[in-house]
Amino acid sequence: MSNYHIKHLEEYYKVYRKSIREPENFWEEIAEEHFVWRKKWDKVLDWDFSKPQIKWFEGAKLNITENCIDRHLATRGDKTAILFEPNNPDEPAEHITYKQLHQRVNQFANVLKEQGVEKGDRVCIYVPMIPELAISLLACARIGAIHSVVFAGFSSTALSTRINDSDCKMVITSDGSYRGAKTIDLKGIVDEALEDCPSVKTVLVAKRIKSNINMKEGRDKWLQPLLDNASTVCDAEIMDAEDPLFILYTSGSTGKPKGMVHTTAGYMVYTAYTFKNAFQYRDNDVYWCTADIGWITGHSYIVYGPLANGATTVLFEGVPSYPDFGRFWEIVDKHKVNQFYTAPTAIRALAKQGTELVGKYDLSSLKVLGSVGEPINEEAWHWYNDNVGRKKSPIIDSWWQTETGGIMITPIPYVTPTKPTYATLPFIGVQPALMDEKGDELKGNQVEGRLCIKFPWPSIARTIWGNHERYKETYFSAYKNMYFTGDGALRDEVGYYRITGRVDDVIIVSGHNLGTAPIEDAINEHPAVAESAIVGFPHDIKGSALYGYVTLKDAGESRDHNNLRKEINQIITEHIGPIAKLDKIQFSEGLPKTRSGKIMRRILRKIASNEMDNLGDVSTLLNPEVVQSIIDNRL
Ligand code: 7RM
Repeated sequence: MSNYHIKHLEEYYKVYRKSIREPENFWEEIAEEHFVWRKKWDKVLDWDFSKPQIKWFEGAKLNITENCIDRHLATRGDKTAILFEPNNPDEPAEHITYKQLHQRVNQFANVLKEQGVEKGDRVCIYVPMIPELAISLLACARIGAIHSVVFAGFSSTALSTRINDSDCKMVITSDGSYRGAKTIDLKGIVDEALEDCPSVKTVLVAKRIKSNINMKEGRDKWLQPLLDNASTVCDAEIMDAEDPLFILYTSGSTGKPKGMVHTTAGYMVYTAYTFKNAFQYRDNDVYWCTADIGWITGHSYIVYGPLANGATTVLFEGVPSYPDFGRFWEIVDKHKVNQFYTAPTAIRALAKQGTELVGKYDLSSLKVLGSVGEPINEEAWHWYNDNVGRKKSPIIDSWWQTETGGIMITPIPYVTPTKPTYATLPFIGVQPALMDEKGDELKGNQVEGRLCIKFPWPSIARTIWGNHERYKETYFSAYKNMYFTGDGALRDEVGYYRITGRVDDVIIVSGHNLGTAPIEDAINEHPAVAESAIVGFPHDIKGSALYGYVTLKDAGESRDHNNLRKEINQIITEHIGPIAKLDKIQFSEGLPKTRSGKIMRRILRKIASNEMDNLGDVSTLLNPEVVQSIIDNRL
């Protein structure tokens, strides 16, 4: 995989044009040159968005773990594949080489087989950020079992819903987990969940916190003794290109979570190729993505993408605030991290701490910074750029989704000139379209609409587990022959894309379409503001009016709130215009967030509209307690 870096903007345009004109030839060349196959494909692409049906590399045979592990053994067997940094900074980091990873994955795979897991079976993985997590994904892939990772911060109800939706036969978990100063009784949560999960026959338990836990006779087994007795040789199951690799649940705006199904070959090709280019990964670099493997970002850009490139990927167990808010920078310094990928919510939390901690460490190893998960506001972008990147490391604001499997719109570092708050240009092979409300495509530049994708890319999710109709309905019915992302975006005068947020976040005030992101951006520039979220609420005259929830950097400091409200509206007027001024501004101690750090505007919208009776399930939030305090202080 040496020679497929894109090196300058002209080359990007050239390669991009080829990928659009001859997508099949383009992806065929990438697939031929950079992966190992047991058998090559008969057909590169077969697709029909109206069904919808998408097949890449049909007829090909492979195993993704041979691409992620075995083929590196000859050239980089002793290179660190996974660099595990524990929660406790005094515990030593663990360097797992490709050779060791190979042995550990094979042993784990043999344990799965011994416990009756077969090709096509679903295995639920509810494990904290320890090496066993990455290894368990790969062990499933080794034997062709379909993994379904559930973020180990979700509740027992969220867990049992997901286990039942895909009839998992086994759950892999741990006796508990560390999160900063806290320990969490994961096994207790699993026990509770399994009261309602008849399909689960076996629970494998990794030891992490060495607490006394309950082991259910006949069902629960300690992992380590089984691994110790397992052979380090396990032939990889030969999979079809379109065999499912994993299911990953993502919550929609309504209904139960959707089990997005990703298949083997296309997912592998696209995550590997995007990883190499979007992060400009070079052979001896140390790469760190701070996401949890429980999210798609961790699947694609902690595990599969990096390992397919023979990279060193950091796996961090802890949180940014423990033992203090300098932890991220301490880790970057300690392991000389070259590429660092995180979320705007983390950047804002760290920016709130000022610059003292970030200044204490040597961050000169950093070459590329990444952002993902939400629109990054201008203030956070500059803080990241100035203090972490020292104005030298390009920020790649990468837009993508669980459904897209890999990065879709992003600058290529040192190739695409960046622009704050812009995800910039489509990645190679990606054909975005902006659509108006009537269903017509908005051609040309300086337009704003709903973001769709016109043509399949290799890692698009193929279906929703057990509900193909819902897949069709959600993603392929809004616009004919297009994949609809659910996001709004604008294209500027040079063709750069800016994601304006989920389209359900668009608020129409007196006939003006207002995206929440630009208003929040403006507010966040106020020096006292840490974060903000804007929603609409019904208004007799304007149709909708704007309600802002604002958290302050120093909540304890007594400030004249009315004065602050005036200043905030003043900034909005300067940045956007008086039309975007807020009718109500509520100061709150926090904003409700998903576990992956996305602000839940849906809940805030209901509170602003006085519809508190049907807030929906708030139990999977990161901070359910702030909801009540926001309700209590509602304006
Ligand atoms: C990777 C991930 C997907 C949703 C997506 C957007 C939002 C993600 C960006 C972004 C603006 C970005 N998958 N989103 N990245 N918005 N700029 N760079 O987050 O399935 O969990 O979420 O996240 O709304 O549709 S996800």
